[in-house]
Amino acid sequence: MKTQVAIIGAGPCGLLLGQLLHKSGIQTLIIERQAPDYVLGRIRAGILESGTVDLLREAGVAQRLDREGLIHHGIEFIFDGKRIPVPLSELTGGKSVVVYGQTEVTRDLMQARSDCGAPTIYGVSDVEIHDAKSDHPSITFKKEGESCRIECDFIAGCDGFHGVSRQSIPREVIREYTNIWPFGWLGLLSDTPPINSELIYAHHERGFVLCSQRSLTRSRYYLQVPLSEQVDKWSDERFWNELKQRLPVELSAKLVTGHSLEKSIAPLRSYVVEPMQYGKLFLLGDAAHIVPPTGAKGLNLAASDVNYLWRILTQYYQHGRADLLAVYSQLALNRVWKGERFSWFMTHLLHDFQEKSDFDRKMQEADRHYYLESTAGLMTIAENYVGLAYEKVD
Ligand code: RFL
Ligand code: PHB
Repeated sequence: MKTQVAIIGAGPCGLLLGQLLHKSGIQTLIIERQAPDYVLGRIRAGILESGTVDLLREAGVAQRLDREGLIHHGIEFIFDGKRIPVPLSELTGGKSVVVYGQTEVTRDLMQARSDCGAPTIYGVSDVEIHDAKSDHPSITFKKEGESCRIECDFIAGCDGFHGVSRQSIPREVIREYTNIWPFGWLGLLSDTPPINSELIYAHHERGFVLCSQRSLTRSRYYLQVPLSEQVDKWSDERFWNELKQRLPVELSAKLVTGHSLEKSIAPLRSYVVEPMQYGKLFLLGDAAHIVPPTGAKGLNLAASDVNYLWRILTQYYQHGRADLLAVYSQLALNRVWKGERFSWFMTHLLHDFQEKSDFDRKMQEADRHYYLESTAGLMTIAENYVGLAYEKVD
């Protein structure tokens, strides 16, 4: 098989890159380890920055998102039982975010890819990358026991944190930065109306709570839990009771509970690899970086990488701009580190850290007072939450 850009991974990152490159007249072939339904079954991100929405529009996959996505002009914090609105749009000159689940983004992208007839091979195994440093990179893999090979100009590694792309780069040419957080998030999805019109990020001495949503009839809640916690120890009833205890009475009285459609625990991790490129192999999304979900940045950073690589490859194929290929990693990393910083900041601000010293607790408290009582503080949170601007590629 031959293609211009071979993409490993059909998560949101690989599919969005594929769709944008297709719009630019560039051939792609995607290979994915799992089956489509498995990919769609993963419940993950829920908040899209306006830059991500614009990119989905450019890819021609935003019709349903524009119809069904919920535009949010604010979020709310709760500290010491006090509700603090953060009017995102007011603080950012009119910007907002859109509530539209990653599952739906992925579904729309899968549909668009099949509509335009671009190839995706699902259920592959034994994926190996060859000659990434040469002018003739290739990928070998197995499909139903048969050995296959793709020859290509470039390889886009969009295969998530546990994929093969990053692991095929020699260790001596990369540097990894990691922080493992001492807790996880227990998430529950239910067909119940959201507790509040805006998302609520609540700090509580029993642990952090996030009240999120997918639509006017579907809610997503998260509880901070110790890393040792097991999901099967959490009945729906236990989850709802714990959630109520961590919210002010006037809110918990409004909580509508119901059967969980999904319940899972995600550990929290911060991770970046530098550089995000090795010869003709580019790393994008979770393959290159992970953030704790507190800043709602995981999927949005994946889209940011796609934005840069798509523009660079379009310039390369349409105008022969080979010089731009070398700037991908730095451009992407500039924005990745800002997203890492914001996600780290929000995680620190909002969670309960049992092992913190008294001094660190006081610093956390002072941070809260400063950021939430000053317009400059709120503005900085709002600016990062709605998403920082992309740098120009030229
Ligand atoms: P994905 O979504 O992990 O997709 C990678 C795809 O690559 C496939 N793959 C391979 N394919 C071929 N060959 C191989 N050898 C392969 N190895 C792997 C996988 O099957 C998969 O289909 O990465 P991508 O596309 O970079 O997208 C990134 C986002 O998924 C991710 O940043 C966010 O979902 C992160 N994240 C969250 N972000 C938020 O903004 N808000 C959230 O609430 C939120 N919750 C989460 C999350 C990530 C989680 N993970 C990774 C465990 C909850 C969880 C549980
Ligand atoms: C979600 O709805 O899953 C969600 C929203 C905001 C976050 C994290 C997760 O910060």
